[in-house]
Amino acid sequence: MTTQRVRGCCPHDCPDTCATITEVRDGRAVAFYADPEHPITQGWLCAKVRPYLERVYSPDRLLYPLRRVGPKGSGRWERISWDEAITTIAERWQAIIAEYGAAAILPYSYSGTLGLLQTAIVDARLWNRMGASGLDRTICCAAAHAAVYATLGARRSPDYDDLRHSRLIILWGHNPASAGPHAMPFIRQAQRAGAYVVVIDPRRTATARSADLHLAIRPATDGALALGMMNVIFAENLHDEAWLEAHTVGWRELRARAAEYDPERVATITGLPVSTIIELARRYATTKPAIIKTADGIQRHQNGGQTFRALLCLPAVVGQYGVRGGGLAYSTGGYATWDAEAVGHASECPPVPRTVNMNRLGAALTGEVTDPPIMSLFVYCANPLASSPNAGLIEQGLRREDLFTVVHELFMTDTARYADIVLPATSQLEHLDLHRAYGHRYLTLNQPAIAPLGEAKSNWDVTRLLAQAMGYSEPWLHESAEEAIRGVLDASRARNPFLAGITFERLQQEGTIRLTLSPENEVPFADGHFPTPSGKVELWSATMAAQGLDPLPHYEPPAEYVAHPPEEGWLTLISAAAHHFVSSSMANQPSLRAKEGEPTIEINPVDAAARNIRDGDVVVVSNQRGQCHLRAVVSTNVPPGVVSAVKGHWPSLSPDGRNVNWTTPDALADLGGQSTFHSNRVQVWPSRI
Ligand SMILES: Nc1nc2c(c(=O)[nH]1)N[C@H]1C(S)=C(S)[C@@H](COP(=O)(O)OP(=O)(O)OC[C@H]3O[C@@H](n4cnc5c(=O)[nH]c(N)nc54)[C@H](O)[C@@H]3O)O[C@H]1N2
Ligand SMILES: Nc1nc2c(c(=O)[nH]1)N[C@H]1C(S)=C(S)[C@@H](COP(=O)(O)OP(=O)(O)OC[C@H]3O[C@@H](n4cnc5c(=O)[nH]c(N)nc54)[C@H](O)[C@@H]3O)O[C@H]1N2
Ligand code: SF4
Ligand SMILES: [Mo]
Repeated sequence: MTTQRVRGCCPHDCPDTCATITEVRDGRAVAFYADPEHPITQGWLCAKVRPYLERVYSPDRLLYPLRRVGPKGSGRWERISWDEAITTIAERWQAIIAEYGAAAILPYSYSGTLGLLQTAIVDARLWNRMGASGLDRTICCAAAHAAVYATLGARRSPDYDDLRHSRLIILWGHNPASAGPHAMPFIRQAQRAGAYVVVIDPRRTATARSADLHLAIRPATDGALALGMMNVIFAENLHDEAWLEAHTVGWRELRARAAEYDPERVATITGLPVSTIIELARRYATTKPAIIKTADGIQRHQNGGQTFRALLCLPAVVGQYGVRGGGLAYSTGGYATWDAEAVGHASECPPVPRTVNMNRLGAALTGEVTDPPIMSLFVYCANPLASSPNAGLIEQGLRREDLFTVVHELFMTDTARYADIVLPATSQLEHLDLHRAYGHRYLTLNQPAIAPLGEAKSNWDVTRLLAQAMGYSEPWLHESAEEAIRGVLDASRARNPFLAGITFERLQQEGTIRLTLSPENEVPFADGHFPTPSGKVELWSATMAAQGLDPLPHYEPPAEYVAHPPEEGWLTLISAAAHHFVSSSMANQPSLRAKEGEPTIEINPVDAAARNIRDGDVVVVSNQRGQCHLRAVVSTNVPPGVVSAVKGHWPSLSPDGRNVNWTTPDALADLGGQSTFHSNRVQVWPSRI
């Protein structure tokens, strides 16, 4: 029997976008492994995705459309045909449109897959054509994006292998050992060659354990630390004045702002010793190349935008942008930008009637959004009941008898359980897509390796069926998957030099292709040009001033921290990435659940003793929004005042049917409408169950 090898890539929300190979025999995938030749993947996959065929061939895969027959959430279903499912949806939508207008229909999606077709195109075309409510996709990285665009003008970062050139690496609010593991070998290599690695994270993560220095900063105080470092650097004349003069706007204003953050004040805010702050500043200013590598966790605070702005200013102060091994590594997502019109055809559609912030889903479903209210929710590539904030309120919304909910999924998630119609989705092995990465600068084509399981259909195929049933005849709603991808790639290439020479044919042959980087832009911003309005690094941002925002970075504590002080027993709950899941994806896979263990909360011995909590006790974690039960792990991995419970556990696989998001805030951050998961204060007590 012949074995076919099909090239693809991991679709999950992870910066590494690993290149993969699937071996297929007789129509069945028999092996799945990393492409040994990809320079970043380097022949290995993470613990989550190595057993991927367990996910693809899981007995729990949804294989047929289902219609609810019991009360909402009861889990009673009957199998229906695709024809019936699509007709039912289209009829309900036509009726809703006739009565309320299309704005009453809300698509809800995020990062189940990151493909151009199954995500970007599907997120836009049908909904634009329909005039449905727009979704502000702000759950993950909106504050950082706003900060980056205001400061640098584009999301550009080096590849991981450039870390080998760094002499100082500050991993700031970032846990790559779990959340972007392919950076780790390069960090190790730099460390072996003498680089000094600092981790700034309230938790002692796996990444922190392997660093030369771990600073367990108080949550949400990083903006103050960054400004305190600038204070020392300016005061000791360690800044790069020539670079600041040539390449920045507003460095003197920034210096004046930083003067407010003397090390003593910053020590009081951050909980770090004065000497540590001064030493870190000196080390950062005098060790070159120095890179700050950060990610998304740090911005999930109410002050996340200004915090990120402060981080972005630091490399400018010491003249490290444009230097190989220096600068700031956040995201490479700004290179392979897709042509927005080709993706969404918005100019041919009615204007988006309104946008709903995805972090406010519960509120939106229960009265915050009116005129018209949301009468239908179409969820795909997302599991809001597990992953979105203030989930108790979302559950209340999903229970609404008058809400028509459709969920397109691979598995019966907690969210899908509340649907009126459930549609089965294909896995990455069963559909075509094109992927850019946010951690490196390669494009990868994912070729389908096997036929869809059961009656599963891809997001794009569902879009096409719905478009047809709704009577939308635009050709861009009926293209084949390949035509849709080619169309966007060709239109984008025509405008974007980073895509020069990258064609669909080449992708078919080569699988993965490095973006086209000239010697001047191989190192981000090496040409000295920043695509901001001034062409410089905007330390003082006119764009932000025009929006009524502080044009300089500043520190302000989250309102929830002020309202719920530690003296009254409140603890800060951080809910960061789990090692064995990607958000809630994979968190139903038995082998990975076994490795990750049951849902726990880490608590410092001091806080545990004060509450009479012993290691292994079940505790109630609660606040004004809700509660969940978790098993306590008493550990110095978290400092006093901070507790940690990973995100991603499925509520239905948790002790009381709830997870940590029953407590997390749905308040929005200072920039971009960003989520604020970690600006969360809770009470923790022993439970009687
Ligand atoms: N294994 C795994 N990998 C993942 C994911 C996953 O769920 N599991 N999720 C993916 C997604 S969606 C994303 S966005 C990325 C996120 O990638 P990261 O941002 O690296 O991951 P997080 O765990 O969200 O946050 C990083 C760290 O920030 C710390 N942190 C929280 N608040 C603060 C603070 O105020 N200051 C400082 N200095 N640190 C703070 C947390 O303790 C955590 O260790 O990872 C992706 N990769
Ligand atoms: N407490 C807490 N919660 C958090 C965070 C945090 O830091 N703390 N981080 C947040 C972050 S950074 C993010 S990005 C969000 C992620 O939140 P979501 O985007 O909701 O991600 P998941 O929970 O992984 O759910 C994705 C779902 O998409 C499905 N899926 C996968 N591929 C496909 C497909 O091709 N088609 C369809 N129709 N479905 C598919 C998967 O089976 C999965 O159930 O979570 C957020 N939640
Ligand atoms: S989750 Fe990340 S590290 Fe794991 S296989 Fe996917 S892209 Fe690679
Ligand atoms: Mo994310």
